[in-house]
Amino acid sequence: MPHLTFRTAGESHGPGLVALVEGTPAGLPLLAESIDAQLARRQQGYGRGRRMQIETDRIEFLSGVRAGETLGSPIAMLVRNKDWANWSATMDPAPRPEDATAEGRKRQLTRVRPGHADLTGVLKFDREDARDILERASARETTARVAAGAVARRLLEELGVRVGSHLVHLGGIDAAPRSIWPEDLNAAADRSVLRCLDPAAETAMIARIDAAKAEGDTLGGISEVVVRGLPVGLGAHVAWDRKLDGRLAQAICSIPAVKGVEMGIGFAAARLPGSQVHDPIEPLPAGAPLHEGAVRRGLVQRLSNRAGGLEGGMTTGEPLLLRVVMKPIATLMKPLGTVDVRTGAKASAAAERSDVTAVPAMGVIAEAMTALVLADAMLEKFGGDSLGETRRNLAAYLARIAERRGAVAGDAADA
Ligand code: EPS
Repeated sequence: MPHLTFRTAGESHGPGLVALVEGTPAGLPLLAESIDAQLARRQQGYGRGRRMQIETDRIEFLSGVRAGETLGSPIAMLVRNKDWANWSATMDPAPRPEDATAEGRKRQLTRVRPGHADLTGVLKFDREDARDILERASARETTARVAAGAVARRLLEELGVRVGSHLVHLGGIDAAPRSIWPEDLNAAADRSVLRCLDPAAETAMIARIDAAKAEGDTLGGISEVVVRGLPVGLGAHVAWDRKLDGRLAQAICSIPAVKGVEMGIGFAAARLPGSQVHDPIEPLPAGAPLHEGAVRRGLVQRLSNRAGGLEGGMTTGEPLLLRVVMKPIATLMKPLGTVDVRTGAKASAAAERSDVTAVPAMGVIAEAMTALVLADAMLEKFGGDSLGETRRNLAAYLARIAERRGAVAGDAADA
């Protein structure tokens, strides 16, 4: 039974999106502005389409928050779609006169787009108009995920955990690899229109996006999520569904257009011997001051973090590193071949307004999904009906690890 759960509802051009988050402890400071700040980060990024100029996403709390603090009850949030004004006839929940005509409603989509949910959804759900599918399959839904993730992020912040990301690859161009990050990773990444920390690569990526746009094409890429401050021991090795790597993979791969996730060195581990994959462990230097960071890292030092902060389905306390792979957006302005599901005839796929790339936004969404999984794992381990209780339980766990110092850090031998 998960400890923090969320659900979203809403169609891309419907009246709005809803996020419902259950399981937060009471007493968590939470302002609409801190959630809106995350929504704004998701709306950035060179290569987005005109829709992002229409929307300025803001949440309204419908429940669960009072006087700037959570109540411990379900938190319901609403984001209204400004574009609804242009789509209310198309998306009207009530029957309309044109529904009874041969043409039906405007903006039907029957030339299904390869790579989108259009065709499989129409067949599976037995619909005539792929709009019944694409409105929910649209990445607009991720607005509500980011709102839910912002609640999880606030909880993690209060418990000393920081979630950030940056873009490392776009459309065939790599950013220079790095293993240390700015202290405030998101502040640095958000200054770039692509959320990329390598200015030379960013310039080349922008040119690549412009070229793809001119060609009516789209681009994918990779964003890296970096989580710092985690305590050792979230997740568990004891059962398949408690392993944190599996839980993260499920959450990350549920993001629209995400095709895979690497943890630490990821797929490179297949090509290297074990001696170059696993991270040697050393005791802390004898007599070293016992900082909380060292306790969170289990009172040891690792000479590398190729595991990306996960061993045995549990956090090691090293930074959690996830590289998230996004395919190019499936809506092409120079469309691929398809069939028209109404006539069965050969056709060119529909070319709806869309983005050239959304990898910078995907990084923010991956942060949100990661935060939701980690906040759930924190509450699983530390529980608590109030933030104070969660904090005390975390502190007691860290105190117990600190007590083991002699055994783990080799002090007894050195004494
Ligand atoms: C999307 C198509 C575009 C994107 C949209 C995702 O929207 P529209 O069809 O209204 O032009 O802008 O992304 C968002 C609206 C968003 O908030 O991220 C799609 O088909 O997935």
